[in-house]
Amino acid sequence: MTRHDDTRRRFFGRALAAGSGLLLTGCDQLSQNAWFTRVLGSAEKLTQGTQRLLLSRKSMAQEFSEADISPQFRSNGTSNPNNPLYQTWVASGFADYRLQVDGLVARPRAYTLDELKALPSRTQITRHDCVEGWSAIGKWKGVSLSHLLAQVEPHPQANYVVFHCADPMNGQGSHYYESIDMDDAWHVQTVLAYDLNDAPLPVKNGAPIRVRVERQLGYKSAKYLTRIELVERFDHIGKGRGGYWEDRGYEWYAGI
Ligand SMILES: Nc1nc2c(c(=O)[nH]1)N[C@H]1C(S)=C(S)[C@@H](COP(=O)(O)O)O[C@H]1N2
Ligand SMILES: [Mo]
Repeated sequence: MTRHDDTRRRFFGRALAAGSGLLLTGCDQLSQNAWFTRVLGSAEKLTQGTQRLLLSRKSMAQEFSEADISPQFRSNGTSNPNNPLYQTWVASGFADYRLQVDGLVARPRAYTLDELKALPSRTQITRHDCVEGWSAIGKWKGVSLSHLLAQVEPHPQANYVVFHCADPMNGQGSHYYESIDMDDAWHVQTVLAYDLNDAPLPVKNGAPIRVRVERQLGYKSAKYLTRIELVERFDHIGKGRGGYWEDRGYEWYAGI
């Protein structure tokens, strides 16, 4: 037992004794009590939960000013999906485009681009960091993913959000994909972006919709979204590591 645990147990021992009127002689006796163990366990979970809430869950990625915007926002990875269906969407100005949201949700649905644009928007100027050694600051406008989640109502077992993309990555029908946990999914800066630097998102940067996951490295920000799937686990998707690049050795949690 660490000194810290010992102090906690003493505190709980005193609290329990005071509350119940029991006379407790030592912490060994106490720790054998199943009810006490449950109380201690839930108190630890509560502490962890509070820390995530304050530090990790809600912490914001840095936002910049208009003057900081990079003159060019380069393209990386796919710059024009080699996908006939995607090309018909480009030709129609994305009138036929639909973003499917499904999986472990009460109300699966598909959104047109206009429906996404009609939802409350958020604009943020952030820095994109690619592992290949370049960064760029861009101004993104879109709808926070949280608005869609509120509409589709994820089931309690939904632990991850998987982004499926339109760009084929090889000849065998696999497409780019990525995933994030529910803390990042509900985060206000996790935006489904449709504008870059006050213009419609160009094809090279993920038109018509790409996600911005601002607290993580660039490869998490999947472009050309076609489907958002809520899952309990992702071991059945791709090679099971939660993303196209994760399947090839990158970290799943790519916090900056
Ligand atoms: N669908 C899709 N999303 C993707 C990629 C890709 O190849 N396909 N590349 C990723 C990587 S490694 C980076 S750095 C960024 C690049 O975004 P950009 O083209 O807007 O610069 O997109 C990420 N999202
Ligand atoms: Mo990247």
